[in-house]
Amino acid sequence: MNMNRREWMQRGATFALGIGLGERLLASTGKPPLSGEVKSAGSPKFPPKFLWGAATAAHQVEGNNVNSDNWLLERAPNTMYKEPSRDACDHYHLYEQDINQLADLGFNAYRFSIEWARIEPEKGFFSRAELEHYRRMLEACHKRGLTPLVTYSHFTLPRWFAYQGAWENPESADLFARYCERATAQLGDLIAYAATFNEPDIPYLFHWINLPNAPAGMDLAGLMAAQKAGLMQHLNAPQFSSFLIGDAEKSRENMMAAHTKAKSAIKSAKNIPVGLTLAMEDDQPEGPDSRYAEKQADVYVPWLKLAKQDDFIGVQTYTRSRIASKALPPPQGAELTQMGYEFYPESLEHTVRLAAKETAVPVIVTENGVATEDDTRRVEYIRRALAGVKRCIDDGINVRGYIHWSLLDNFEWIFGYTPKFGLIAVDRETQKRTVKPSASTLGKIAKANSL
Ligand code: GCO
Repeated sequence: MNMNRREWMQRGATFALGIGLGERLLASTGKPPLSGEVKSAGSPKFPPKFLWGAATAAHQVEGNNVNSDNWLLERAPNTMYKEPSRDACDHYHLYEQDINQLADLGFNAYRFSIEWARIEPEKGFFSRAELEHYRRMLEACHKRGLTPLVTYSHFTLPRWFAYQGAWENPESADLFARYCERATAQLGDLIAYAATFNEPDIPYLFHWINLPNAPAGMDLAGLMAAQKAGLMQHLNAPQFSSFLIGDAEKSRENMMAAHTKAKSAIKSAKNIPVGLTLAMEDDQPEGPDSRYAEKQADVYVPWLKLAKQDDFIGVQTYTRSRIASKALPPPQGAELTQMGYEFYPESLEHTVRLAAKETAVPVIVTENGVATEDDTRRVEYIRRALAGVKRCIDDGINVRGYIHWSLLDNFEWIFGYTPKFGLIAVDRETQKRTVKPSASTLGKIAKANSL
Protein backbone atom coordinates (compact mmCIF):
# COMPACT_ATOMS: atom_id res chain seq x y z
CA MET A 1 0.00 0.00 0.00
CA ASN A 2 1.66 3.16 -1.18
CA MET A 3 -0.42 6.02 0.06
CA ASN A 4 -0.91 9.19 -1.89
CA ARG A 5 -0.68 12.65 -0.41
CA ARG A 6 -4.40 13.03 0.24
CA GLU A 7 -4.52 9.81 2.24
CA TRP A 8 -1.57 11.11 4.15
CA MET A 9 -3.29 14.30 5.09
CA GLN A 10 -6.26 12.24 6.28
CA ARG A 11 -4.06 9.99 8.31
CA GLY A 12 -2.39 13.04 9.79
CA ALA A 13 -5.81 14.24 10.90
CA THR A 14 -6.28 11.13 13.06
CA PHE A 15 -3.01 11.88 14.79
CA ALA A 16 -3.98 13.16 18.19
CA LEU A 17 -1.64 16.11 18.67
CA GLY A 18 -4.06 18.77 17.60
CA ILE A 19 -1.42 20.81 15.83
CA GLY A 20 -2.82 20.71 12.33
CA LEU A 21 -0.36 23.28 11.06
CA GLY A 22 1.08 21.43 8.11
CA GLU A 23 4.38 21.87 6.40
CA ARG A 24 3.56 25.28 5.02
CA LEU A 25 4.12 26.79 8.47
CA LEU A 26 7.61 25.43 8.77
CA ALA A 27 9.11 28.72 7.77
CA SER A 28 7.28 30.67 10.45
CA THR A 29 8.13 28.73 13.59
CA GLY A 30 10.27 31.47 15.04
CA LYS A 31 13.22 29.05 15.23
CA PRO A 32 16.64 30.11 14.04
CA PRO A 33 16.47 28.82 10.46
CA LEU A 34 19.12 26.29 9.52
CA SER A 35 21.10 27.71 6.64
CA GLY A 36 20.16 27.16 3.00
CA GLU A 37 16.40 26.68 3.21
CA VAL A 38 15.54 26.81 -0.45
CA LYS A 39 12.74 25.02 -2.25
CA SER A 40 13.78 22.96 -5.22
CA ALA A 41 10.45 21.92 -6.78
CA GLY A 42 10.69 21.33 -10.49
CA SER A 43 14.45 20.87 -10.38
CA PRO A 44 16.08 17.45 -10.13
CA LYS A 45 18.50 19.01 -7.68
CA PHE A 46 18.27 18.67 -3.93
CA PRO A 47 18.48 21.97 -2.02
CA PRO A 48 21.85 23.72 -1.79
CA LYS A 49 23.97 22.56 1.16
CA PHE A 50 21.89 19.38 1.47
CA LEU A 51 23.68 17.00 3.84
CA TRP A 52 24.70 13.69 2.29
CA GLY A 53 26.20 11.37 4.81
CA ALA A 54 26.54 7.99 6.42
CA ALA A 55 26.14 7.12 10.10
CA THR A 56 27.76 4.96 12.75
CA ALA A 57 27.41 4.59 16.52
CA ALA A 58 30.40 4.29 18.83
CA HIS A 59 29.64 0.91 20.36
CA GLN A 60 28.79 -0.65 17.01
CA VAL A 61 32.07 0.27 15.33
CA GLU A 62 34.77 1.37 17.79
CA GLY A 63 35.54 -1.93 19.49
CA ASN A 64 36.52 -2.71 23.10
CA ASN A 65 33.98 -0.45 24.72
CA VAL A 66 34.78 -2.26 27.95
CA ASN A 67 33.49 0.39 30.33
CA SER A 68 29.99 0.29 28.90
CA ASP A 69 26.91 -1.51 30.17
CA ASN A 70 26.67 -3.32 26.86
CA TRP A 71 29.99 -5.07 27.42
CA LEU A 72 28.32 -6.70 30.45
CA LEU A 73 25.04 -7.42 28.67
CA GLU A 74 26.81 -9.17 25.83
CA ARG A 75 28.54 -11.53 28.25
CA ALA A 76 25.74 -12.18 30.74
CA PRO A 77 24.42 -15.72 31.21
CA ASN A 78 21.49 -16.33 28.83
CA THR A 79 22.35 -13.14 27.02
CA MET A 80 20.09 -12.15 24.14
CA TYR A 81 23.17 -11.05 22.22
CA LYS A 82 24.13 -13.44 19.47
CA GLU A 83 27.81 -12.65 20.00
CA PRO A 84 29.89 -10.01 21.79
CA SER A 85 31.11 -6.85 20.04
CA ARG A 86 34.82 -7.38 20.78
CA ASP A 87 36.98 -5.36 18.32
CA ALA A 88 33.93 -4.29 16.27
CA CYS A 89 35.35 -2.40 13.25
CA ASP A 90 38.24 -0.92 15.23
CA HIS A 91 36.94 2.46 14.12
CA TYR A 92 38.46 3.83 17.32
CA HIS A 93 41.84 3.50 15.60
CA LEU A 94 40.82 3.45 11.94
CA TYR A 95 38.50 6.48 11.99
CA GLU A 96 40.75 8.61 9.80
CA GLN A 97 40.85 6.05 7.03
CA ASP A 98 37.04 5.67 7.25
CA ILE A 99 36.40 9.41 7.24
CA ASN A 100 38.74 9.89 4.28
CA GLN A 101 36.95 7.11 2.42
CA LEU A 102 33.59 8.76 3.02
CA ALA A 103 34.89 12.05 1.66
CA ASP A 104 36.57 10.36 -1.31
CA LEU A 105 33.24 8.79 -2.22
CA GLY A 106 31.65 12.24 -2.54
CA PHE A 107 29.76 12.60 0.75
CA ASN A 108 29.68 15.87 2.72
CA ALA A 109 28.53 14.72 6.18
CA TYR A 110 29.33 12.13 8.84
CA ARG A 111 27.06 11.19 11.74
CA PHE A 112 28.71 9.40 14.65
CA SER A 113 28.34 9.17 18.40
CA ILE A 114 30.69 10.04 21.21
CA GLU A 115 30.87 7.38 23.91
CA TRP A 116 29.88 8.48 27.39
CA ALA A 117 31.40 5.30 28.86
CA ARG A 118 34.83 6.39 27.59
CA ILE A 119 34.47 10.10 28.33
CA GLU A 120 33.25 9.63 31.92
CA PRO A 121 34.55 6.19 32.87
CA GLU A 122 34.03 6.94 36.57
CA LYS A 123 31.30 9.14 37.93
CA GLY A 124 32.59 12.71 37.92
CA PHE A 125 35.90 11.97 36.18
CA PHE A 126 35.93 13.37 32.64
CA SER A 127 38.79 12.13 30.53
CA ARG A 128 40.42 14.93 28.58
CA ALA A 129 42.34 12.31 26.64
CA GLU A 130 39.17 10.60 25.42
CA LEU A 131 37.60 13.93 24.54
CA GLU A 132 40.74 14.73 22.56
CA HIS A 133 40.20 11.50 20.64
CA TYR A 134 36.76 12.75 19.55
CA ARG A 135 38.27 16.15 18.79
CA ARG A 136 40.66 14.47 16.40
CA MET A 137 37.71 12.71 14.75
CA LEU A 138 35.90 16.01 14.33
CA GLU A 139 39.04 17.63 12.95
CA ALA A 140 39.41 14.79 10.46
CA CYS A 141 35.85 15.51 9.28
CA HIS A 142 36.49 19.22 8.85
CA LYS A 143 39.77 18.61 7.07
CA ARG A 144 37.86 16.66 4.42
CA GLY A 145 34.82 18.95 4.22
CA LEU A 146 32.46 16.63 6.10
CA THR A 147 29.82 18.26 8.31
CA PRO A 148 29.83 16.39 11.63
CA LEU A 149 26.53 15.42 13.27
CA VAL A 150 27.19 14.14 16.77
CA THR A 151 25.00 11.91 18.92
CA TYR A 152 25.73 12.19 22.63
CA SER A 153 24.02 8.96 23.65
CA HIS A 154 23.50 6.10 21.23
CA PHE A 155 22.10 3.46 23.62
CA THR A 156 25.28 2.52 25.53
CA LEU A 157 25.96 3.92 29.00
CA PRO A 158 28.86 3.96 31.45
CA ARG A 159 28.81 0.91 33.72
CA TRP A 160 28.66 3.05 36.87
CA PHE A 161 25.56 4.78 35.51
CA ALA A 162 23.93 1.40 34.81
CA TYR A 163 24.76 0.18 38.31
CA GLN A 164 22.95 3.23 39.66
CA GLY A 165 19.77 2.40 37.79
CA ALA A 166 20.52 4.00 34.41
CA TRP A 167 17.50 6.06 33.25
CA GLU A 168 15.40 4.84 36.16
CA ASN A 169 17.62 6.85 38.50
CA PRO A 170 16.01 10.23 39.36
CA GLU A 171 19.50 11.76 39.19
CA SER A 172 20.00 10.56 35.62
CA ALA A 173 18.88 13.74 33.84
CA ASP A 174 21.36 15.89 35.75
CA LEU A 175 24.16 13.40 35.27
CA PHE A 176 23.54 13.30 31.52
CA ALA A 177 23.32 17.08 31.25
CA ARG A 178 26.65 17.43 33.09
CA TYR A 179 28.32 15.03 30.64
CA CYS A 180 26.82 16.92 27.68
CA GLU A 181 28.06 20.23 29.05
CA ARG A 182 31.61 18.91 29.56
CA ALA A 183 31.74 17.27 26.16
CA THR A 184 30.43 20.38 24.40
CA ALA A 185 32.89 22.63 26.21
CA GLN A 186 35.74 20.66 24.67
CA LEU A 187 34.19 19.71 21.32
CA GLY A 188 31.35 22.11 20.60
CA ASP A 189 33.27 24.48 18.32
CA LEU A 190 33.66 21.60 15.85
CA ILE A 191 30.14 20.11 16.05
CA ALA A 192 27.58 21.17 13.43
CA TYR A 193 24.49 19.37 14.78
CA ALA A 194 24.03 17.76 18.18
CA ALA A 195 21.55 14.99 18.97
CA THR A 196 21.12 14.26 22.65
CA PHE A 197 19.59 10.81 22.16
CA ASN A 198 19.37 8.20 19.47
CA GLU A 199 15.91 6.66 19.30
CA PRO A 200 14.75 7.19 22.88
CA ASP A 201 11.35 5.85 21.76
CA ILE A 202 12.71 2.33 21.20
CA PRO A 203 11.63 0.82 24.56
CA TYR A 204 8.01 1.74 23.80
CA LEU A 205 8.37 0.55 20.21
CA PHE A 206 9.30 -2.84 21.66
CA HIS A 207 5.71 -3.21 22.87
CA TRP A 208 4.59 -3.21 19.27
CA ILE A 209 7.09 -5.57 17.73
CA ASN A 210 6.16 -9.22 17.20
CA LEU A 211 8.95 -11.69 17.40
CA PRO A 212 8.25 -14.84 15.39
CA ASN A 213 9.97 -17.21 17.87
CA ALA A 214 9.21 -15.50 21.18
CA PRO A 215 7.79 -17.52 24.10
CA ALA A 216 3.97 -17.38 24.16
CA GLY A 217 2.63 -13.91 24.78
CA MET A 218 6.02 -12.27 25.15
CA ASP A 219 6.94 -9.24 23.14
CA LEU A 220 10.44 -7.85 22.89
CA ALA A 221 9.84 -5.72 25.98
CA GLY A 222 8.93 -8.87 27.95
CA LEU A 223 12.08 -10.61 26.85
CA MET A 224 14.18 -7.60 27.79
CA ALA A 225 12.60 -7.46 31.26
CA ALA A 226 13.44 -11.15 31.79
CA GLN A 227 16.99 -10.43 30.67
CA LYS A 228 17.23 -7.59 33.16
CA ALA A 229 16.06 -9.74 36.08
CA GLY A 230 18.67 -12.38 35.27
CA LEU A 231 21.41 -9.81 34.99
CA MET A 232 20.60 -8.09 38.27
CA GLN A 233 20.90 -11.42 39.98
CA HIS A 234 24.07 -12.38 38.12
CA LEU A 235 25.77 -9.10 38.94
CA ASN A 236 24.33 -9.02 42.44
CA ALA A 237 23.35 -5.45 41.62
CA PRO A 238 19.77 -4.73 42.63
CA GLN A 239 19.76 -1.28 40.99
CA PHE A 240 21.29 -2.36 37.68
CA SER A 241 19.46 -1.14 34.63
CA SER A 242 20.14 -0.16 31.08
CA PHE A 243 18.47 1.67 28.21
CA LEU A 244 17.07 -1.29 26.31
CA ILE A 245 16.11 -3.39 29.33
CA GLY A 246 15.01 -0.68 31.74
CA ASP A 247 11.57 0.16 33.05
CA ALA A 248 10.23 1.94 29.98
CA GLU A 249 7.91 4.31 31.78
CA LYS A 250 10.33 5.56 34.40
CA SER A 251 13.11 5.75 31.86
CA ARG A 252 11.06 7.81 29.44
CA GLU A 253 10.14 10.34 32.06
CA ASN A 254 13.78 10.81 33.03
CA MET A 255 15.05 10.80 29.46
CA MET A 256 12.61 13.51 28.47
CA ALA A 257 13.85 15.64 31.35
CA ALA A 258 17.41 14.72 30.38
CA HIS A 259 16.86 15.88 26.82
CA THR A 260 15.63 19.28 27.92
CA LYS A 261 18.39 19.76 30.47
CA ALA A 262 21.06 18.51 28.09
CA LYS A 263 19.87 20.87 25.37
CA SER A 264 20.34 23.87 27.68
CA ALA A 265 23.68 22.49 28.87
CA ILE A 266 24.93 22.06 25.30
CA LYS A 267 23.71 25.50 24.27
CA SER A 268 25.28 27.12 27.32
CA ALA A 269 28.63 25.73 26.18
CA LYS A 270 28.11 26.42 22.46
CA ASN A 271 25.07 27.57 20.56
CA ILE A 272 24.69 24.70 18.10
CA PRO A 273 21.45 23.24 16.72
CA VAL A 274 20.21 20.51 19.07
CA GLY A 275 17.60 17.82 18.54
CA LEU A 276 16.99 14.12 18.99
CA THR A 277 16.48 11.26 16.58
CA LEU A 278 13.45 8.98 16.56
CA ALA A 279 12.89 5.42 15.41
CA MET A 280 9.82 5.75 13.24
CA GLU A 281 8.15 2.84 11.56
CA ASP A 282 5.83 3.78 8.73
CA ASP A 283 2.64 2.74 10.50
CA GLN A 284 -0.28 1.96 8.26
CA PRO A 285 -3.76 1.35 9.68
CA GLU A 286 -5.42 -1.92 8.61
CA GLY A 287 -9.08 -2.69 9.14
CA PRO A 288 -11.75 -1.30 11.48
CA ASP A 289 -10.03 -2.43 14.70
CA SER A 290 -6.73 -0.82 13.92
CA ARG A 291 -4.78 0.31 16.97
CA TYR A 292 -2.82 2.72 14.78
CA ALA A 293 -3.72 5.81 16.81
CA GLU A 294 -2.91 3.99 20.04
CA LYS A 295 0.55 3.06 18.78
CA GLN A 296 1.22 6.61 17.64
CA ALA A 297 0.20 7.96 21.03
CA ASP A 298 2.22 5.32 22.87
CA VAL A 299 5.47 5.49 20.95
CA TYR A 300 5.94 8.75 19.05
CA VAL A 301 3.59 11.48 20.27
CA PRO A 302 5.40 12.39 23.51
CA TRP A 303 8.73 12.72 21.71
CA LEU A 304 7.31 14.57 18.72
CA LYS A 305 5.74 17.06 21.09
CA LEU A 306 9.07 17.55 22.83
CA ALA A 307 10.86 17.94 19.50
CA LYS A 308 8.65 20.93 18.65
CA GLN A 309 10.96 22.92 20.94
CA ASP A 310 14.09 21.67 19.17
CA ASP A 311 16.11 22.96 16.24
CA PHE A 312 15.55 19.86 14.11
CA ILE A 313 14.17 16.33 14.26
CA GLY A 314 16.13 13.27 13.16
CA VAL A 315 14.00 10.67 11.39
CA GLN A 316 15.16 7.03 11.32
CA THR A 317 13.08 4.65 9.25
CA TYR A 318 13.64 1.20 7.82
CA THR A 319 10.25 -0.30 7.02
CA ARG A 320 6.51 -0.07 7.42
CA SER A 321 4.28 -1.74 9.99
CA ARG A 322 0.67 -2.56 9.20
CA ILE A 323 -1.36 -2.11 12.34
CA ALA A 324 -4.61 -4.03 12.82
CA SER A 325 -5.53 -5.03 16.39
CA LYS A 326 -1.82 -5.83 16.54
CA ALA A 327 1.15 -5.34 14.24
CA LEU A 328 0.72 -7.66 11.27
CA PRO A 329 3.60 -9.65 9.81
CA PRO A 330 4.83 -8.59 6.34
CA PRO A 331 2.39 -9.55 3.58
CA GLN A 332 2.71 -13.05 2.08
CA GLY A 333 5.42 -13.12 -0.55
CA ALA A 334 6.89 -9.73 0.40
CA GLU A 335 10.63 -9.34 -0.03
CA LEU A 336 12.26 -9.49 3.39
CA THR A 337 15.53 -7.97 4.56
CA GLN A 338 18.05 -9.78 6.77
CA MET A 339 16.23 -8.28 9.77
CA GLY A 340 12.98 -9.91 8.66
CA TYR A 341 11.57 -6.47 7.78
CA GLU A 342 9.54 -5.92 4.66
CA PHE A 343 11.66 -4.30 1.93
CA TYR A 344 9.71 -1.06 1.70
CA PRO A 345 11.80 2.03 0.90
CA GLU A 346 8.73 4.24 0.50
CA SER A 347 8.37 4.14 4.29
CA LEU A 348 10.84 7.01 4.58
CA GLU A 349 8.72 9.48 2.62
CA HIS A 350 5.78 8.76 4.89
CA THR A 351 7.64 9.22 8.17
CA VAL A 352 9.38 12.38 6.98
CA ARG A 353 5.98 13.86 6.15
CA LEU A 354 4.62 12.86 9.53
CA ALA A 355 7.59 14.16 11.53
CA ALA A 356 7.58 17.49 9.67
CA LYS A 357 3.85 17.91 10.08
CA GLU A 358 3.79 17.11 13.77
CA THR A 359 6.89 19.00 14.87
CA ALA A 360 7.07 21.89 12.38
CA VAL A 361 10.86 21.87 12.69
CA PRO A 362 13.39 20.99 9.96
CA VAL A 363 13.89 17.29 9.33
CA ILE A 364 17.17 15.48 8.89
CA VAL A 365 17.02 11.84 7.86
CA THR A 366 19.59 10.61 10.35
CA GLU A 367 19.21 6.90 9.52
CA ASN A 368 17.73 4.90 6.67
CA GLY A 369 19.04 1.72 5.17
CA VAL A 370 18.63 -1.97 4.63
CA ALA A 371 20.28 -5.15 5.91
CA THR A 372 21.14 -7.30 2.93
CA GLU A 373 23.96 -9.42 1.53
CA ASP A 374 22.79 -8.41 -1.95
CA ASP A 375 24.15 -4.93 -2.51
CA THR A 376 22.07 -4.42 -5.67
CA ARG A 377 19.02 -4.39 -3.35
CA ARG A 378 20.66 -1.61 -1.31
CA VAL A 379 21.08 0.44 -4.47
CA GLU A 380 17.40 -0.05 -5.29
CA TYR A 381 16.42 0.79 -1.72
CA ILE A 382 18.45 4.00 -1.72
CA ARG A 383 17.07 5.20 -5.05
CA ARG A 384 13.46 4.62 -4.05
CA ALA A 385 13.88 6.09 -0.58
CA LEU A 386 15.53 9.19 -2.01
CA ALA A 387 12.82 9.63 -4.63
CA GLY A 388 10.42 9.84 -1.69
CA VAL A 389 12.58 12.38 0.13
CA LYS A 390 12.68 14.46 -3.04
CA ARG A 391 8.87 14.42 -3.27
CA CYS A 392 8.75 15.75 0.30
CA ILE A 393 11.18 18.54 -0.58
CA ASP A 394 9.22 19.40 -3.73
CA ASP A 395 6.13 19.72 -1.55
CA GLY A 396 7.92 22.34 0.51
CA ILE A 397 8.98 20.19 3.46
CA ASN A 398 12.22 21.38 4.98
CA VAL A 399 14.43 18.30 4.76
CA ARG A 400 18.04 19.21 5.42
CA GLY A 401 19.86 15.95 4.78
CA TYR A 402 19.97 12.23 4.15
CA ILE A 403 22.33 10.19 6.32
CA HIS A 404 22.49 6.54 5.39
CA TRP A 405 22.77 3.73 7.93
CA SER A 406 25.48 2.63 7.84
CA LEU A 407 28.97 3.57 6.76
CA LEU A 408 30.30 0.13 7.72
CA ASP A 409 29.01 -3.38 8.20
CA ASN A 410 28.96 -3.37 11.98
CA PHE A 411 27.74 -4.79 15.30
CA GLU A 412 23.95 -4.89 15.01
CA TRP A 413 23.21 -5.24 18.75
CA ILE A 414 21.49 -8.51 19.69
CA PHE A 415 21.86 -9.75 16.10
CA GLY A 416 25.65 -9.50 16.23
CA TYR A 417 27.58 -9.13 13.00
CA THR A 418 25.17 -11.05 10.76
CA PRO A 419 23.04 -8.22 9.30
CA LYS A 420 24.91 -6.24 6.68
CA PHE A 421 23.80 -2.60 6.73
CA GLY A 422 27.09 -1.15 5.46
CA LEU A 423 28.02 0.79 2.37
CA ILE A 424 31.47 -0.59 3.10
CA ALA A 425 32.21 -4.22 4.01
CA VAL A 426 34.60 -5.03 6.85
CA ASP A 427 36.67 -8.21 7.06
CA ARG A 428 36.14 -9.49 10.60
CA GLU A 429 39.69 -10.88 10.87
CA THR A 430 41.82 -8.28 9.14
CA GLN A 431 39.57 -5.19 9.43
CA LYS A 432 40.14 -4.64 5.72
CA ARG A 433 37.48 -2.37 4.21
CA THR A 434 35.86 -3.03 0.82
CA VAL A 435 33.73 -0.35 -0.78
CA LYS A 436 30.44 -1.74 -2.11
CA PRO A 437 28.80 -0.48 -5.33
CA SER A 438 26.01 1.12 -3.24
CA ALA A 439 28.62 3.41 -1.63
CA SER A 440 29.73 4.62 -5.04
CA THR A 441 26.12 5.08 -6.18
CA LEU A 442 25.17 7.15 -3.16
CA GLY A 443 28.46 9.06 -3.34
CA LYS A 444 27.73 10.00 -6.95
CA ILE A 445 24.24 11.16 -6.02
CA ALA A 446 25.79 13.21 -3.23
CA LYS A 447 28.34 14.82 -5.53
CA ALA A 448 25.69 15.65 -8.14
CA ASN A 449 23.24 16.70 -5.39
CA SER A 450 20.69 15.03 -7.62
CA LEU A 451 19.19 11.58 -8.18
C1 GCO B 1 18.91 1.49 15.92
C2 GCO B 1 20.12 2.30 15.75
C3 GCO B 1 21.18 1.68 14.99
C4 GCO B 1 20.85 0.37 14.29
C5 GCO B 1 20.13 0.58 12.99
C6 GCO B 1 19.83 -0.71 12.23
O1 GCO B 1 17.93 1.78 15.31
O2 GCO B 1 18.94 0.51 16.65
O3 GCO B 1 20.08 3.66 15.70
O4 GCO B 1 22.06 1.50 16.03
O5 GCO B 1 22.00 -0.33 14.06
O6 GCO B 1 18.92 1.22 13.20
O7 GCO B 1 18.94 -1.50 12.91
